[in-house]
Amino acid sequence: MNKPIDPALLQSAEAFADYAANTAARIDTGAEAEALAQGARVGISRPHESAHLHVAGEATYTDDLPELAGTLHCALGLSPVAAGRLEALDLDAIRAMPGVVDVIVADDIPGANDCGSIVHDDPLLCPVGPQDDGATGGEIRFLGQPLFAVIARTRTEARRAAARAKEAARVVPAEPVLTPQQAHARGQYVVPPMHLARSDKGVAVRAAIEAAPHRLKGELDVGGQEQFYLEGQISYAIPKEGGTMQVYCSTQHPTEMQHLVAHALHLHSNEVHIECRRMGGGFGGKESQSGLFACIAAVAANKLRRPVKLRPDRDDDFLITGRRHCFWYEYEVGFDDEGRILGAEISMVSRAGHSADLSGPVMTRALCHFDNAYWLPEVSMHGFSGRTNTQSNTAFRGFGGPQGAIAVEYVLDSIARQLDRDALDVRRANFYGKTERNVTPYGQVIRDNVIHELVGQLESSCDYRARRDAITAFNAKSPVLKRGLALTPIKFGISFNVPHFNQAGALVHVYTDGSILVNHGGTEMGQGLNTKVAQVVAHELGVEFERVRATATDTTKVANTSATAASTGADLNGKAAQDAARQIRQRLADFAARRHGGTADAVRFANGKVQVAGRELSFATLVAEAYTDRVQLWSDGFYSTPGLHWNSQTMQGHPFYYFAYGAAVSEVVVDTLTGEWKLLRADVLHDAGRSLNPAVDIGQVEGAFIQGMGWLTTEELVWHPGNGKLLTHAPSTYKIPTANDCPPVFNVRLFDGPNAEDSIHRSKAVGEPPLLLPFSVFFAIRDAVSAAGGHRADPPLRAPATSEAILRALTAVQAAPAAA
Ligand code: MTE
Ligand code: LUZ
Ligand code: MOS
Repeated sequence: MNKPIDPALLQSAEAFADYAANTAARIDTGAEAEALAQGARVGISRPHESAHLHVAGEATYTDDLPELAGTLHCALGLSPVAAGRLEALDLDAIRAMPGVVDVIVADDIPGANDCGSIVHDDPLLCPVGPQDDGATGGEIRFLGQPLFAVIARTRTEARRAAARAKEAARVVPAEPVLTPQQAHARGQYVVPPMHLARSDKGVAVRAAIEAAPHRLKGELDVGGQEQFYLEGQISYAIPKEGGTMQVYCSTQHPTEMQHLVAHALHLHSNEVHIECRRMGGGFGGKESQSGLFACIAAVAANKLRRPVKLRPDRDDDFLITGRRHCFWYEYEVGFDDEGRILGAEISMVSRAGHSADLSGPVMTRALCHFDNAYWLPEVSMHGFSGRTNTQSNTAFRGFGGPQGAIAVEYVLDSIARQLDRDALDVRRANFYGKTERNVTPYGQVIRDNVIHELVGQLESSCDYRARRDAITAFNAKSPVLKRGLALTPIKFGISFNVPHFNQAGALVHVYTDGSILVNHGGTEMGQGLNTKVAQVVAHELGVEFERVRATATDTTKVANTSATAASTGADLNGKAAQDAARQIRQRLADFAARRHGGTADAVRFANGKVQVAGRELSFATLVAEAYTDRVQLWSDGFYSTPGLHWNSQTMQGHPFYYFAYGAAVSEVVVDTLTGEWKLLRADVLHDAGRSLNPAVDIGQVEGAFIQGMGWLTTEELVWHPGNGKLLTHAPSTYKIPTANDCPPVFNVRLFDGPNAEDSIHRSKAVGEPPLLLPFSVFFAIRDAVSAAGGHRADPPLRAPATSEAILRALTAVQAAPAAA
C-alpha cells in the first residue's frame, strides 16, 4: 500500500540529497584521479577501509567476538551516595540471587587497586571500612563509584544483582563538593595549581591592564560534555596458560591497559596481551577510562579462571565514567580603541572530579590555548583543577584546547560590542603576526601562521560583509525572530603536551604473494587512521591500496605505544609505517638491481609495477624472486617527533610540532519568545595541510563541527545539587545533535597548503582542531541575542546555550537600560 509521505520527511530527504551532492562537489576528484594514475596513494579521497563492513553490519566490535564456552558476565554495583564512608558490604543476598557465580570486592584484587593514568589515585573498587593506608580507605568519592562487581552466568542476571547495591552498601554519607567554585573555595585540587605568564611572573600584566584605555572584567561558565561513543565501554578478559591474561578491549590506549591489568593482577607486562580491532568511537573517553573495565574483567577472569565480559549499559557508563571538564572563568582585560588586547589575566577552574586522571594535561592544554590565534602582549593565566565528588573527568576531543580558546573568544566578542565594532575586525586586529607579534605566552615562536590568508578567503567566499548588512536589515524589521552571524578562527597545537608520548612504531609485512599487512601502535575509532596508514604504505611501495591490509592493534606486535590521542595518530603512526615500508623498498630495490641490473636508485615502484633496468615486473613477481634470494620482506619502523621540549614548572618551551588552523562562519536565527534557534548556514575553511585523504578529513571536520555545536548548545549535564547524582545519564535527558541538526547549507572546504614542518607527506592532524569551529555557532547565537537588546548590552550567555540559557540572556539584555 502506498502510504502518503510525511512532508517533513520529504523536506529533510531533499535537504539530505542537496547535502550529499554538496559534499561530493567539494572534493576535487579531477586532480586526484590524475595523481592516482601517476601512482600517488596519498592525497587521494577514498572511503574508510572498513566502510563496506560498517554499512553491512559486518565490522566486528569487541562485543561481536564469538564468546568462548564458559564465558561469564560482569556488572558493577555502584555507590548510591556521592561522598562518605563505606562501612561494610552485605553481599549474602546478592550472592544468593539467580545466576550469580561470585561477587568481587576490593580485597579480591591481587595487585594494585588502581587504574590511575598518570597519578595513582583512582581505585578500581571502593575499599571497605578503615584501611591501613588511611587516606583512601572506605572513602566514597562519587555517586556511581563501583563498590563491587557481580559475576553471573548472564549479563541480565549480573545487572539484576548489581542493582541491589543500595541495600548492600552500609554507608555513612557526607556532604559532597560538586562544583568547581566549591572546590576552589576550599582549595581542593587534583593536581597543583598552574601559572603561565608571558613575562616577570605576570607582574607586568597588572600594569598593562591598569594603563589600558578600556577595561573589561567578567566571568563565564562553560559546561562539560559526554563523549557518547556509540559503542559503550567494554572489555572481554580471557585467562591464558601459566596465569597470563588476554583482554579484548575497546580502548584508545592498549599499552596503558596492559600496564594497568598487569599491576592489578601482579603480572609482568609480557604476561598481559591487549587487543583492539576497532572502537565504535572513543572521542577521548577511551584514552584512560577503559582501564577500569579492563582491570575488573581481568581480576574476575583471573580469580575464576574463566572468560569474563564487562559491558556496562549506557546509564551506568554515564554514571561511572568522566567526560569533558566544565570550566568556570574569571577574567580581566585591558584593550585599546581598536580592540587590541594589551593585557589579560584569567583564572580557569575545571571540575576534575574525584581523581587526577588526565586533568593536569587537560589544564595545561587549556592554558596553552587561551591565546588561540591572538597575540597577547601581556598575559597571566592561572589553572585550577578542582577536586569534586563527581565522575573523574578526562580527555574529550580537543583536550582542554576548546575550553581555553573559547574564553578569549568570549572576551573579544564582548570587546567588539563595547566598542561597537564588527567582531571580525576586532579579532583580526589581534591576530598573531607572521614575523613579529608571533611568540606564544609559553615561549613558542609561531612559524607557520596562515590565519590571515585563511580568514581572508573565508570572509570573501561566504560573503561575510554583505550578509552582515542583510542581517542588520532583517533584524530592524523583525521583532521576534533575530538573526546572528559570527566568524571565529582557530589555531590548535599539534603534539602531546607530554613530550615523550610523541613516538610510535609499526610493522610492515610483505608476504610472498605480494600482499601487504601493516600493524601499528595506533587504534581505529572511526577516524580513518588505518585507511591513512595503509595509504602511506601503498604509496611507499608503489602498490594498489587494496593490496594493503591493516590489522588489529595488539600489544604483542608493537610495544610501548602511546594513546591514539592528541590528533597525532596519522602523524606518528604514518611516519613509523613509512619508515618500515621504506626499509623494505630499499631491500627490494637493492635486490632488483643485483638481479636485473642497473642501480638501486633507479628502480621505480608505482601502480603495482616495478621498473628496473628497462624491464617491468609486477610487484608480486619481484617479491617472490626476493624471497627465494632470502631477502627480509618485513620490517619494523619507528618515529619520534623532533624538536619538542617543555618545562612543566615554568610552563615554557616548544610543546607543539606545528599548529593547525581553521575558521568558520555561522548564521543563526533565534526565536526570542521561546529561545529556540536554528543554524541556517555554516561555512568552514579548515587547514589539514596537504591532506592524506580529503574525503576522510572533510568527514572529520563535519563531524567535529556538529559534535562541538552539541557541546555549546544542547548537551547539558545536570548533577542533583543535594545528592550529587548525575541526572542526565541517558539520551532521554542528554541531547546530542542528530543529522537533522546539520545546517541546510554546510560548505566545508580544506585550506590549500602544505605543512611547513616535515610531517607525513606534509599533512596536518585533523581529529580534534575542528571541534573549535562551532564557536561560531555560539557567538552567532550571542549576536542574535544582542540584537534583541539593540546591541546595547553584552549578553551574559553561558555554554551550553540551551533554549533556557538563551531566554535568560534575552531577559538580561532586554532589561538593560538604553544607552545614554
Ligand atoms: N573520529 C571518529 N569517527 N571517532 C572518534 O572517536 N576521536 C577524535 C578524533 N576523531 C574520534 C574521531 C579524537 S578525540 C582524536 S584525539 C582523534 O580522532 C584521534 O585519532 P587521530 O589521531 O588518528 O586523528
Ligand atoms: N596531552 C595532550 C596528553 O595534549 N593530549 C592528550 O591527549 C594527552 N593524553 C595524555 C597525556 N597528555
Ligand atoms: Mo582525543 S581527546 O586526544 O582522544
